[in-house]
Amino acid sequence: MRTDLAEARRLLHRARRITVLTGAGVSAESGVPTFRGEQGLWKTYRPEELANADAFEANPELVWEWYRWRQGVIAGCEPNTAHRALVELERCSSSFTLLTQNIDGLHQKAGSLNVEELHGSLWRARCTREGKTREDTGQLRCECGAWLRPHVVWFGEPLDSMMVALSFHAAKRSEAFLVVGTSGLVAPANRLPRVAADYGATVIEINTEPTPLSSAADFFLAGPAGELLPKLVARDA
Ligand code: BV8
Repeated sequence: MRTDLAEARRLLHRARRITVLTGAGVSAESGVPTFRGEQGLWKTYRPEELANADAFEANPELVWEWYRWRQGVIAGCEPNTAHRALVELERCSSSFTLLTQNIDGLHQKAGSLNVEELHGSLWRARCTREGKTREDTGQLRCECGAWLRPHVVWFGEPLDSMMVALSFHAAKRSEAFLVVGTSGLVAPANRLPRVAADYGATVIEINTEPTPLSSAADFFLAGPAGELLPKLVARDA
């Protein structure tokens, strides 16, 4: 696995079809807590207690309370240079797909246009009876009387099947596949980099530490995404 940023940049800029997979690490420098890091969300809260359908069934108010707390934390966060570098990369690429595991909405806030939120959105709610989604306005119940729930994918729940198909199609077609700020522990998103590599893409990983995905990467660039992504994306460097 190579660590040469200049060579990674040359191959990235030559690629006509680019796919990017991001995780919580891309929002870390915006002040959004990651899941599994030292200050990780899940050090304080056990996911079994909160981010799953059974917990919601048992105590919807408590689960909503946790998501409201996260909304409060993230409402004050601004996109960082990593998000903005991906906006620039999308602008200069003929074919660009951004797949994010994040639910914070910071890619869209930064100006990214073609974003697939694989795990849903912290800012949207869904009727548990009708399945219709809406912007989350703090309402707990749908007009039909059923509970509203966060429009996110909990463990044990399937991702949107169209989005999964689109993601694997993009990974297979990509000439360059960037993996930024994800621990690579959560399936099925963590399968995408290896699929991209199997189909001939140049896989470039940016992370502050190696991950289980690093063995599938052609390049591993160690460091904060907010520092490395702008260097990787810069054309005049
Ligand atoms: C499904 C919800 C099937 C929203 C989330 C046993 C083995 C393998 C798989 C499984 C298993 N048992 C169960 C499974 C499947 C399970 C899974 O993968 N579990 C894992 C944990 C073992 N997956 C599922 O359940 C998925 N669904 O498989 O359905 C199915 C099919 C049909 C019918 C029924 C079911 C659903 C997965 C989605 C779960 N939802 N979130 C919410 O509340 O947030 S997952 C959660 O983790 C977030 O969405 C997050 O995006 C995701 C991944 O975490 P990361 O983004 O990677 O964040 P993390 O903190 O872990 O890492 C941060 C990284 O950034 C680190 O590497 C760090 O080094 C780096 N970093 C930090 N700072 C920086 C940085 N990098 C760069 N710069 C920095 N500054």
